[in-house]
Amino acid sequence: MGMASQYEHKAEAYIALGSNIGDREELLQEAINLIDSEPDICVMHVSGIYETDPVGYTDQPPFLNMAVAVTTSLEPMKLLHTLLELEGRLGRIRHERWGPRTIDLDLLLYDNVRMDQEELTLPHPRMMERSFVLVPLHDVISSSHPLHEEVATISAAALQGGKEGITLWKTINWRSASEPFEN
Ligand code: GSY
Repeated sequence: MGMASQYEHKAEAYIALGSNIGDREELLQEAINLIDSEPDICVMHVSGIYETDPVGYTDQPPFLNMAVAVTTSLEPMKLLHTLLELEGRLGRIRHERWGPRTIDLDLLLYDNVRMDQEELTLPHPRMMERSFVLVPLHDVISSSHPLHEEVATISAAALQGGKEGITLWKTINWRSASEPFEN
C-alpha cells in the first residue's frame, strides 16, 4: 500500500447482488470474492442470501438476492464502472458467447451522497420499492452503520413492504481482513 492511499478517505457503500441464471449461489460468492479482490474495495459485511420471487417481469426463475457493505477509496462513478466490469467478467465465466446476464450488481448507497446523473442516481432510485433489495440491505446496514442517514427509512420500508416471496436461503460467513478476530 502506498503512503498516500494509507491515509485516503474511505467511503462506505452498499451494493445489491442478484442472480437467477446458472449456479446462483456460486455466482454470488464469486462476485463477493471479486469485489473484495479489487485493490480499492474492501467487503466489510455480507447479508444473508435470500431466495426471492421475480418482480416486474415475473415469467423467469426465482432470484437469489443479497447485499454487501464495502469501504472504498473509489469515487461513486469509478465504483460503478468497476462493478459493471465485474458483471461482465462473471457473465463470461458461465457463457462463452453472448448470453443472458448471470449477475446484477447495483450500487445502492454511497455515504450520504445524493446525485442524479444519467449513468448513476444515488440513493438507487428504485430500492425503496423493492423488498428483495430492502430486506438484505437491512441486514448489513443496521449492523455496519447504525447512524447512516438512510437506516431508519430502510428499516421502516423493509418492514412495511413485508417479506412475502422472500425466503432466507442461507447465511454465509464473512470475516473482513481489516476487522479484528473475535472469540
Ligand atoms: O436489478 C434487479 C433484477 N431483478 C430482480 C431481482 O434481483 N430480484 C427479484 N426478486 N426480482 C427481480 N426483478 C428484476 S428485473
